[in-house]
Amino acid sequence: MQQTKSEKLFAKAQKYIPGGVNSPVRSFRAVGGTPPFIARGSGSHIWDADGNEYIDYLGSWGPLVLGHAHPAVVDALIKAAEAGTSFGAPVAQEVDLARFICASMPSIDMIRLVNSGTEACMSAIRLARAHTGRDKIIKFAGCYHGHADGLLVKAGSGAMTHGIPTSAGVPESYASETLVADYNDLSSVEEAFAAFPEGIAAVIVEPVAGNMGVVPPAPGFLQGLRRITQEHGALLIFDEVITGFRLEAGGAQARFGITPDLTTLGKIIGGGLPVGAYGGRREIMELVAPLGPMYQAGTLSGNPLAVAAGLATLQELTRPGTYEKLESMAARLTEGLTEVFDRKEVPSTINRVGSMFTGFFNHGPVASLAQVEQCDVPGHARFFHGMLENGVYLAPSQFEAGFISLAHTEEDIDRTIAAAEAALA
Ligand code: KE4
Repeated sequence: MQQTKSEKLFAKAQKYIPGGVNSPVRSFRAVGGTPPFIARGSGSHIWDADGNEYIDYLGSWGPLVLGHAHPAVVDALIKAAEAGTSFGAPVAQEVDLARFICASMPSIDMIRLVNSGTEACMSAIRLARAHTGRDKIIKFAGCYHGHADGLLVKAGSGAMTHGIPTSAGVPESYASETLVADYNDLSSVEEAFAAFPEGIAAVIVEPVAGNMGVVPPAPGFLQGLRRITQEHGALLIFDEVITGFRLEAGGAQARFGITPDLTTLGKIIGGGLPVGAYGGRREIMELVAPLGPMYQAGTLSGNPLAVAAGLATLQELTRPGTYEKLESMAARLTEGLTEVFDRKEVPSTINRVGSMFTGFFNHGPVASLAQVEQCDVPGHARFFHGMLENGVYLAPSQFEAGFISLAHTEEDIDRTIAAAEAALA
């Protein structure tokens, strides 16, 4: 049978790039098959190298909340590029983006722009350690904060023994400074602080988990983290790389009424270009070089192209009705899919917060990693491919989030629901 263009490209890519991809989850190993090589996107649709069209619910894993090739973003990029792509020197646009973010999130007095969510989280943890003089951090099993060594860690044997590396190349000594607690389980956090009363610099958390699939915070969970960290003199870091400007302009911290000490951002604030950021109270941020002793740097941090795309995106999001539209379209989708799954008697539950969602192949509820791990992963993979064949591109992993953009239409949603009907036939 004639190879598709994507198959040929994938074979070629695997000669030069590990796994043929520049980020593992794109390889489709979680769902099987050959990943379509995407040729272009416009609005809520993408086209692959063979000309197949898809309704896109990945949106580049979250950044494209406006949809693909939004005119405001493209125009801003053209204008910026014509004036030069990077100077390694201060430019006015990075001040504009920083000011915009600070104005949107009251917990952030000052912010440092970097090039990825990984950099943002890595730097925020270093800053928390510098501020507290403590070495240990707490993360949650199932949450992901980028690939810095100390964050590629799973729970140790005992409840609160040292973390164990989840990746080759991470020294035990690095992993040992990371304690792994259970999401939505405050007692596991209390245990960690009891075990290391003066030793924990920070708790880093996805305020809405997206990296085990979407798992909302249980009532009181985030408030509990705020209380416990305050009691123990540790910082609370909200990793809002996904939720920042996704759930609302003020992010999850506005939605849930929590004031973290530090916030990390990414994805949407770059509008599809590489931007990450970390920020927080002035007294903490003033520790960051060149002001203070905590070092962090980056050649392309705050470059004119990336901040132009980010600023254009954030400005578009200020239009009246933006978040109401995202919410209503996402509800239309998940309610429609739930009706189909229920009618087909597929054991499933859909978790949604705002315009981020995951359909779990699990009768639910799914409120913890343990429940996530009970999912029918092969069933998800079959559904994923059924949807792909019907022109719908979902996240190629059961343990990831899907996203609605402002470009999605009611017709997109209705076609998606029809595709699910066909995929489950
Ligand atoms: P990046 O370094 O990939 O820009 O950001 C890391 C990161 C940090 N925090 C959260 C909450 C994140 O979700 C991420 C990255 N998310 C993954 C998908 N869930 C990116 C996709 C990929 O790894 O290719």
